[in-house]
Amino acid sequence: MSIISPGFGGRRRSSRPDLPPGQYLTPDFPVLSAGPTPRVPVDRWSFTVTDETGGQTSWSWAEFQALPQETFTADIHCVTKWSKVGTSWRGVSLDTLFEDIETTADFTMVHSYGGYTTNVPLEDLLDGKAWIAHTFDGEPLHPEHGGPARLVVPALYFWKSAKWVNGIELLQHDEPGFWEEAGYHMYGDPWREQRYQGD
Ligand SMILES: Nc1nc2c(c(=O)[nH]1)N[C@H]1C(S)=C(S)[C@@H](COP(=O)(O)O)O[C@H]1N2
Ligand SMILES: [Mo]
Repeated sequence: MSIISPGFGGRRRSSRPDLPPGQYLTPDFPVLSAGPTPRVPVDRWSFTVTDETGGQTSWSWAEFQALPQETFTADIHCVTKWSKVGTSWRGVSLDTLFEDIETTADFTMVHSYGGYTTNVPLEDLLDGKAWIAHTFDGEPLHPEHGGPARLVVPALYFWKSAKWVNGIELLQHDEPGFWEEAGYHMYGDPWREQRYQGD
């Protein structure tokens, strides 16, 4: 029999100001993938922004690597309730990628190799809020975690951080992506516990 009650642990966890409601801390980095890990050689990798008129801007891996690179630290929150604080990444800010993109669209659909999609409002990708990351903890991002490159949007639940990202489509109207079609929340703010539709 344990003297330490689960309630005590619960109170201690919820007293952490960096943990959204209902989340617990893990030192691990769990892998959550809805399908097999696509293997994308960087010489065939590309990233494409498609605007609401169908106009496209693409970067090869070499072009992407030649853009200004940023190191950033983020707390990540999975809807299955694990959180990992202080994770260290390197990649390209979405502000850099969208510098020369003209658009009046307010919404985006993020697309990945393998077919995964997720919707994120454009304003949640800009102003220092999102990156396409290729490095985790100083090492090339492991394929299981989305290498060669993934989106990282720390302010939203981690399902919005599409692994193996290959494009962003600008949309005039919000549309559900893969998990949102299956009942996950359209926005996914961990601080408001927007896990599922209706939260
Ligand atoms: N392409 C793609 N991206 C994805 C997923 C996925 O299945 N496919 N899973 C999402 C979910 S639900 C989570 S919690 C995180 C998990 O990232 P990790 O496996 O690096 O921990 O990736 C998100 N991005
Ligand atoms: Mo998740």
